[in-house]
Amino acid sequence: MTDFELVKVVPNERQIAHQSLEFYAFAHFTVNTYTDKEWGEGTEDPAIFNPVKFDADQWVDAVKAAGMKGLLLTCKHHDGFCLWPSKYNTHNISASLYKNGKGDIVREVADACRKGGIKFGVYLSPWDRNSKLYGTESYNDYFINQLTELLTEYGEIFSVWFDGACGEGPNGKKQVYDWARYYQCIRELQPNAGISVCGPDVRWCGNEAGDTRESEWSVVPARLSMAERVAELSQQSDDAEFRERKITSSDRDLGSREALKNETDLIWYPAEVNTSIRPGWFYHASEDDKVRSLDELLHIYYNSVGGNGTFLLNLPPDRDGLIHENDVKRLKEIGAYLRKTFAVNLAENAEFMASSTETGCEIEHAKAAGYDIYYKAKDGDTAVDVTITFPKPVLATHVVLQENIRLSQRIENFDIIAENEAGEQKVVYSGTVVGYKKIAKFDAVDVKKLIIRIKDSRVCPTLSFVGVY
Ligand code: FUL
Repeated sequence: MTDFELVKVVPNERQIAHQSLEFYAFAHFTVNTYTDKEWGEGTEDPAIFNPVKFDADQWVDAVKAAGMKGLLLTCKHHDGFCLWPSKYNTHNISASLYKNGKGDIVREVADACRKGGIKFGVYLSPWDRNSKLYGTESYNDYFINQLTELLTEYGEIFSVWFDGACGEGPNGKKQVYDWARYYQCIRELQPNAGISVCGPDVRWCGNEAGDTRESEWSVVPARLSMAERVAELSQQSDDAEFRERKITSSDRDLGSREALKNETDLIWYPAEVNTSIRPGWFYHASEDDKVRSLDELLHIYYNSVGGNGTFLLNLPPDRDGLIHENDVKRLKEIGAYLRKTFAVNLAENAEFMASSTETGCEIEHAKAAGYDIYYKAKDGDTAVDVTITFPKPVLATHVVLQENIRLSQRIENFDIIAENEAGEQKVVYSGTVVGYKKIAKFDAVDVKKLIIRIKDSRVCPTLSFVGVY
């Protein structure tokens, strides 16, 4: 692959919309919430599901407090229990005590998201330990029927999340999934929805612990999107150890020029980092004091949203049907931190200069986010200095960089140099890739000038946004 071929690989509109959400929530809720398990057997009595204080608005308020812009619900987990009154089985909410069998959790959550102005997405587990059809061709029809219910009766869906975990059904058989048919169904019914994990639009980052890559590339080999490969890497048994496992060393570099040199089929396949706010995906009272610290969650935020990925943070609703107060407290802290940190862009009234500019793509264009106008260096220039001069010295701790990903991901290596009023320079940050977004955080420095020194780029670099905080 030549460098020019690498940058021919670009995102589609669906992927751009998905990535711009940046930070969104997962909610794992099913019979497991009542059995204290992580993986249900499929034999649970639906009557145990009874969230007496369930309040979808409380969930949405908690999600929004953290600054998250969407919510994905486990409409059916591996145990097969459906949180909506599916016409295609009896193992669903109609058989529970919730609202005397007249409830529909999917509807209440979808409506609350819409009312609260956030996106709604569905997790539908392909693996089903309850369905008698599992392991037969008829299961594919059953799955399509359930997908169709979710994609036609609950308004706009931003994401369909297909888990890679896959075991045996109640009759001991494994299922051969008709992925092509599932994808076609989604494209027809919800053309704007991204298909994640076992799907072509959004890539599972490869672990559940919140571990991230130093250089996360969105241009990777197409074979990474094969559902069978994802299934192999996914959780194979209900073990807590898996949730703590990190990215393996052989999986650390998926997209460098070196890693791609012998690849012939590449795709745009951006990473999503999914992890839980507690050790488990589902609620366990014993984990009430194990909500992850603000520092740990911010670390993941900086390395996912600020490292060319998205951040899908799981919140486990409790048996009452509420997000526990300890989790709510943490979510509010995250939101308060992010709002305060990124409140004022110090670069707004600074002067921008670039050492190479393609006419019409001036560096001033990077003062406002968006891909219609942007900065681009001259063809052939792969090393460029962008200099930001402030009217008077400012105290800076963060630089946010965004490439125009419509023109692919190009930057491979950069330094950020701070210059004080006396003209003394110091490198405050060294980074690798930028992509959709890079958040560079450094110790507070007084700066009169900031130089973003792009040292290497696959072809001439672009910037759609540069912010200083
Ligand atoms: C895994 C599942 O087995 C877990 O229960 C959870 O849903 C997680 C997001 O994906 O593969």
